[in-house]
Amino acid sequence: MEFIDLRSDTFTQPTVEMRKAMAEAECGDDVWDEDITVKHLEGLAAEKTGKDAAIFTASGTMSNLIAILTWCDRGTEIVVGDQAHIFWNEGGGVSALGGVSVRTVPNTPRGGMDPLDVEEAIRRQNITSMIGLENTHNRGSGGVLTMDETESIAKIGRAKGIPIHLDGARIFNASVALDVPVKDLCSPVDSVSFCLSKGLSAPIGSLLCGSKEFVDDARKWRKMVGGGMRQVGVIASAGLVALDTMVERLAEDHANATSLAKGLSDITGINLNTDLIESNIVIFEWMLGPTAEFIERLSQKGLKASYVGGQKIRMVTHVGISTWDIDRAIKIVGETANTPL
Ligand code: TLP
Repeated sequence: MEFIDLRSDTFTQPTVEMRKAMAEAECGDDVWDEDITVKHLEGLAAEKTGKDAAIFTASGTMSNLIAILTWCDRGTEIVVGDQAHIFWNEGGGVSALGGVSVRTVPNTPRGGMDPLDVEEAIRRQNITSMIGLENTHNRGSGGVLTMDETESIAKIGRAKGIPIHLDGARIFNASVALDVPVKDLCSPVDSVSFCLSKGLSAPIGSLLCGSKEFVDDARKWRKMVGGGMRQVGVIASAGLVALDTMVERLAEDHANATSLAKGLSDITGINLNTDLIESNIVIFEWMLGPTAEFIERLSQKGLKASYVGGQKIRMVTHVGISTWDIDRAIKIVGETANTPL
């Protein structure tokens, strides 16, 4: 069966142009700083995010972990939203590998945080070592943080001398959604990580960006977590193509997510606030039965979705999903919802 796969934008395939670039990539030993394709990608990432430097890593999880290892001493604490990817989905690396504990403050439904909550969560005696933001916000239905929202938290960090790290796995989606350059969205924060292997369709890779001093330090931690890679220009080359060719088209994914959300919200048994949908992630609640069983029934009809927790189901649009797929997905959900068990 041909599936409509809305589980994640991580299921995107490298494009033909990426595969060609990978085959022809000029490579060297990147641990020796001799891979010019990686250098090129790191330079471009620094430029796009408006930071001094960048370091190529294997994944978004690795980038966030390295940021935390770089900013935080063992025995300190980071402040993040209670729906943050760092808190929910990164294997507890922050604690297991960093010796750092996580203090959470409530996230708003679209992934923001109240500056007053953040301020209150900061502890004295240099215990709080980092504040983490996420843009777009995965569990917040892809909510997009504006520059003002980011700045309202960042200024607390600046006043207290606490660095702000932005998990910008999908910062290019945020930029396209707001029509604001990535550089501007990142200007209030001290470090930012972004992913090439989600909506941008590259097979592997993330970049961690910040000051030169921060990135020099991060290089040591990347080596420690086994992230020093050798002829890695082979994959960095796909990342260059991703940044060059796959950013503007994210607008199509956002339009598809809006249509999907609208269609789903009309179906009896589905609880979905369409106002929350700002990028390519649609999260809704299935109110008339067990969620896992509903997802399984969708899958049997050719539609794949992912489980978020409780009654929540997630669908993510990406380059492999057409407007036809969206119409079909709405139809499958409607039929499934209307068919008694
Ligand atoms: N998110 C994945 C899953 O882990 C949930 C997905 O399918 O969306 N930050 C954010 C905001 C993310 O959404 C993800 C991946 C990461 C970091 C980690 O990236 P990877 O998977 O490259 O380690």
